[in-house]
Amino acid sequence: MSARIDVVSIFPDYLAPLELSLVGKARQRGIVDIAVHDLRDWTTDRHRTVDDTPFGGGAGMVMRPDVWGDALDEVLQAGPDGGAAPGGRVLLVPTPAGQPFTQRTAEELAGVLADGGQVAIACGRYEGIDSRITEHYAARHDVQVREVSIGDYVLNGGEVAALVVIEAVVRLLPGVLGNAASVIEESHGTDGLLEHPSYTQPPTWRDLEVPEILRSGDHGRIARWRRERAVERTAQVRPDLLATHPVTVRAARRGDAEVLAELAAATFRLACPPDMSEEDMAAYVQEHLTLERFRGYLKDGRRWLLVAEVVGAVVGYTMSIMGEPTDPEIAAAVPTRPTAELSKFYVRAALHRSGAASALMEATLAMARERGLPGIWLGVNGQNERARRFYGKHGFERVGGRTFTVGSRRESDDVMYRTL
Ligand code: JEW
Repeated sequence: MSARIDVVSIFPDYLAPLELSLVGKARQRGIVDIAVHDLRDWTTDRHRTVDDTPFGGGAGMVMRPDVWGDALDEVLQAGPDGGAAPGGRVLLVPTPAGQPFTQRTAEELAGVLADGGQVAIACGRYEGIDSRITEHYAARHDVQVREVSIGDYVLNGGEVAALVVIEAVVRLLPGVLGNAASVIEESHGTDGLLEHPSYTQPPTWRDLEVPEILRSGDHGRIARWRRERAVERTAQVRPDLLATHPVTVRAARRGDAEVLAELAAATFRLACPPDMSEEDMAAYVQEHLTLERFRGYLKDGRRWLLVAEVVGAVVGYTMSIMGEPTDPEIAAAVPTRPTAELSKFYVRAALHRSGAASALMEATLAMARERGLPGIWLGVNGQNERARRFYGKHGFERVGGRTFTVGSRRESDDVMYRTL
């Protein structure tokens, strides 16, 4: 027996779930030794008192340091290997004022346990434990004190937090999960991202279908789809998690045609006027944004296509086209030659404001400069206020207008131009 967890609480029965499920099995199998102690065993008075009124006044009660000190002294000299604890000792104190408890914390604690160390968890109640407890044990060289919060909400005591910590840590111990791949998968590739959506049988349930791609058996496309959904979901729900992942921009390759056609179909509607019909949008996508079209674009030496990636998922693209504007209205409005059209500029809706669009714009303009162009132009729908603001921010100015057809509708664009 090496990994040892001690829990001290005035409600030891609160920790009963540690008998169940995966943690219970790990205990039975001798992978982890969990001892739950009743703090009141260390009281000395007739009423088994553990708390008293706070110095300085205020509502509620504070837990006495003398009782806690006696309990923790004893618990911290027992522990694994007849008390030796070669992996070190951690005194973990759940509190709403603690450092955030994260997967990283769980990994560190699992490391301590796997090395034959001890984790002792002090579950407070009332308004918490007299602060001299953490001060005292922090000064002990053989104990590392960690005050942790499992989230920004207030519990009545540390027991539920202890359950959370133990569950997160024990599943990381060697030999606990039958399927070790699922632990490895969690910390690989899609590191720090939220999970992609998952589906199982049946393929149709209450008119809801499992996405076709997941049933295709094409493992490359499935992996790509999952990465895209994970990035999208993370951007929507937890943009803070994406902040640590850089946006990279690269030239699109021949092999990107499929990704680009999918991305184009998914993003085209973002640039359409709000009242445009589904039919008209679908018609445009069918005609102009097909796989064949993108294959052709990628082969065309007069075009340069760039893609923005986050954690290996393509989240946006631009396409620029060298040459004289064919429309005489535009030719008249664009002041310099030679020139190019920034013809497509799309970022997945979830990644707007992620930095992807700005990175794409900078890279696109840099390539235009490399080609010796004095300026570049684009057309943007007159109703697309967000895009016009974005282009304005990046130095584009309105130089004219044009009209064109999407499906059966006449649309009017602003023509914007930027000196390079
Ligand atoms: C949590 C332990 C013990 C952790 C997270 N302390 C304190 C305290 C309490 C209520 C209000 C203000 C302070 C109750 N309490 C705990 C709360 C952990 C204790 C007593 C805890 N939320 N709440 N993440």
